[in-house]
Amino acid sequence: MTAVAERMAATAELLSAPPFSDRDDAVCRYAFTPGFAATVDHVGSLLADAGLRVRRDRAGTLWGDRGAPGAPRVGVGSHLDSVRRGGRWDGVLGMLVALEVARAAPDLPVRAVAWVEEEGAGFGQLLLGSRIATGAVDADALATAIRALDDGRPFTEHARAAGMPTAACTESAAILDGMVAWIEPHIEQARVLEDTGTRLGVVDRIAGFVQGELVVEGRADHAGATPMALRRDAGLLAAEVMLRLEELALTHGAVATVGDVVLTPGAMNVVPARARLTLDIRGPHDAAVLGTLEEVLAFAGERAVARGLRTDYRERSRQPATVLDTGVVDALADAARVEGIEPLRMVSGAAHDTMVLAPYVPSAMLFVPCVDGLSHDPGEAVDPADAALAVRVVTRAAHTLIGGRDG
Ligand code: HGY
Ligand code: MN
Ligand code: MN
Repeated sequence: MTAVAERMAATAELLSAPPFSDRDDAVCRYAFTPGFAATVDHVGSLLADAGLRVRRDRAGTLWGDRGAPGAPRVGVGSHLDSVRRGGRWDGVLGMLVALEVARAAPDLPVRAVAWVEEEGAGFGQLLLGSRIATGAVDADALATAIRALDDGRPFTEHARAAGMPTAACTESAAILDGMVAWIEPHIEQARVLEDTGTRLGVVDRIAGFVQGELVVEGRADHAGATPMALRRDAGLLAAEVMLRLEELALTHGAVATVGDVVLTPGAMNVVPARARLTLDIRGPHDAAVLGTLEEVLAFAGERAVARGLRTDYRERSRQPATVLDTGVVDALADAARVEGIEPLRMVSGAAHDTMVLAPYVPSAMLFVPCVDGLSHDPGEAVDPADAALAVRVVTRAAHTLIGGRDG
């Protein structure tokens, strides 16, 4: 194993356990937990050691920068937060590639960025850091609507308590200044690369998504004494919605997930008075995603009337399917060919900050295989040689992309 591969594997291993994770049986860190803070501090110090000027913006996004003031930059990065029971390479791969690129190419004007709250595990909002940087989320939303899943307090309150400057978190826009290209290296999180025996994928399109939560209100009743015909069981409507959502996703050619269902009061001998279920619908074609959402909400409404229940849908966030930049895609593909690899052109089913940045900065992604396609799970694994290969490819592509620019 090369020194770069070893170093990347060792750092991914280090960051996968306390104090860099808030649990010891999986990777768990999100804004602004102790594990997240420790990880951002550690990666920040590594970026500084590589010669980058490191900053944390007011929202908690970490960025390291090198190059003449005002001169063009190539952005490379991903995220350091995780889902609540995650793996060691999701997001971290992109940051370690950015770090190694900065080390491998001391002359390259590079900006390494770890976007805060990519997973939304803390505040229920996917891609929050990049949406703040592009102005899609404003200071008012951060101070009111966007609240922590754990304690309901607003984002800015948590950011301030974590030591972020108190001003509005909208300073992040500076991260995009002068960025002429953005590359996000990432694990594939599926198994196409593995099944086809391809070591690299170049992502030229990212599936769109809509996420929200459906709340069903019924009535608590005694589980033994209440006849079935008299019940207003919120749990049964939740079950109907989950199965109908599966049917609609298959019909529309989308994918849909109910990842979290909470029944209240949550007792074996009480008919559920309330159900809260999360809806996550995605696909490469927006019409299919939005059609699935529309029809499942209509279904929920009809069934609620039939069952004497009430429903309320609250959207969390949505992003359209996003086509990435052919110039950046080609630079990555050409760089892979220098390594003797014909990369697979891919659509990413997973969401990434790259889809938020793409309208503002020419962007693309580089995928490396993850073993068995497993991700969002502590079993996530990557061949460190593939991680080191990604460093060489991104370094070469970044030089191509910055090549003709003055500065
Ligand atoms: O949910 C996603 O697609 C990503 O892992 N944040
Ligand atoms: Mn993820
Ligand atoms: Mn990710």
